[in-house]
Amino acid sequence: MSKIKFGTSGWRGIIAEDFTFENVRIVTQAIADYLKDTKESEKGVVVGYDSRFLGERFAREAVSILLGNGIKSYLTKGPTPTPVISLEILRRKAGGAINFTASHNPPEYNGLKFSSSWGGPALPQATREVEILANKMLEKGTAYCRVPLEEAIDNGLCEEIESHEFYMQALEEKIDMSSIRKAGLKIAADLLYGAGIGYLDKAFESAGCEIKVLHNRYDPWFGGKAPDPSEKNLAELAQVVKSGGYNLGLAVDGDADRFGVIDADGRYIEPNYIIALLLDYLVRVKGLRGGAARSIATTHLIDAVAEKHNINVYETPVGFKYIGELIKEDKIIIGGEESAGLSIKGHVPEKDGILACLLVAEMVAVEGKTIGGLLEDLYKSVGRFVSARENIEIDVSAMGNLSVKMKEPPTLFAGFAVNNMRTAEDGGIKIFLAGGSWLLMRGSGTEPLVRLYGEARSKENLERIMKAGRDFITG
Ligand code: G16
Repeated sequence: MSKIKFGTSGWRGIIAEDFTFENVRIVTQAIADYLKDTKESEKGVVVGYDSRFLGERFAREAVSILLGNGIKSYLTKGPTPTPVISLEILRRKAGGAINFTASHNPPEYNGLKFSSSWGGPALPQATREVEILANKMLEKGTAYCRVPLEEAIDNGLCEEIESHEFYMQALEEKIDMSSIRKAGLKIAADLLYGAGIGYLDKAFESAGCEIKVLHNRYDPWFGGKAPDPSEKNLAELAQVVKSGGYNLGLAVDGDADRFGVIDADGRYIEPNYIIALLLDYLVRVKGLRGGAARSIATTHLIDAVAEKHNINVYETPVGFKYIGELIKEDKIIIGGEESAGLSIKGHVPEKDGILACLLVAEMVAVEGKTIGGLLEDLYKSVGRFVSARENIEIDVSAMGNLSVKMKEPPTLFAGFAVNNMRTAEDGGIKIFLAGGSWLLMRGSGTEPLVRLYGEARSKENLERIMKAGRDFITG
């Protein structure tokens, strides 16, 4: 039996291989023990799930364990987006949440995201303790407490909760719905068979938009693809946008915490550019003040926009939990990651794909321009940045070899002088090159692969850097 391991966001495993009912019971018992130790258990726990295979069954099993430990559960009715679960923690003043989702991973995965009482993903100190407790149980034999769910419902220890209306109200406080309405935008949305169904589509309907919706029925097989709003997976949406004359194509992932954007001409816009554009919009047009946050893997275009507006940039390791903390502390206007996650000041300290899509629509409505047009304007004031990310299918343990291979910074990389080299908290290596380019190589904490990220001031230089990075990883 392999060990329980929490990665960048929760514990993920292949269903029936590692992600079994027995392991779910063990991990839930470990979380219950951790919550009892930290005195958060008295506040109750929100339990949710997305549209993955057996999600509701796993959630009900977790509720039975929590109840066996005398912990009250707030169980969501139906598949529920991760940001909605975050908002429910804050609304119920709960001790945390257990959310069954493997997010953007392929359909054979399920996962468990554990969130803290402040609404954000649990920090490494908490997940390490849960891991230790769970692995002890795995080694020594299980000792969980469990009561049948029906009994708990009868005792009032499990409350089924309806979140839709409350979340929609929270969105309406953050988004200028009337500008979206006035602009009469035509939107195409791809819900990728996930938990965003009934949320993203309904929000645009209530804003009075003409909306065409793709893949808006639950399918645990996600149409045979990972529910990841990547360029490849949004090819159908891009085609619909282009041929149907839509202003925007918008998408969310399986648990609706990531976003995907297609411009009016059918072009996929990398999340990096969206985060930088939104930062500029929130400061320049909405007059928000505060810092901005990005992960180590995210575009430095954000730094250039921040410099233009004279605001601070916080750089975090990969993982929205670190950005969530900055939102909680009210230090930033917006925080985002290249992996398509963002949230804003005053909203949940968790990434929210639905909010991101609505904000993009608001920006397009208010500015009266396409995303491509807005990006060209931004480049005129801060210069051009081009970035890329590739997934290289090598076992993550190969990262060990990478740090062995590159102990010392080379003098030249891809023909550019190396200015600096840093080892990231998760073992990744970031190399800063002359002329403002950089590259980062790191093992994913959600999938068995190595990620390569690069950024330059021209497409040609970016291609050179990416090729050198690829050769280095695979060589
Ligand atoms: C998770 C985390 C994100 C992280 C992403 C990629 O996203 O919540 O903060 O950026 O994984 O992580 P990695 O590169 O380690 O695979 P999600 O949407 O899968 O929960």
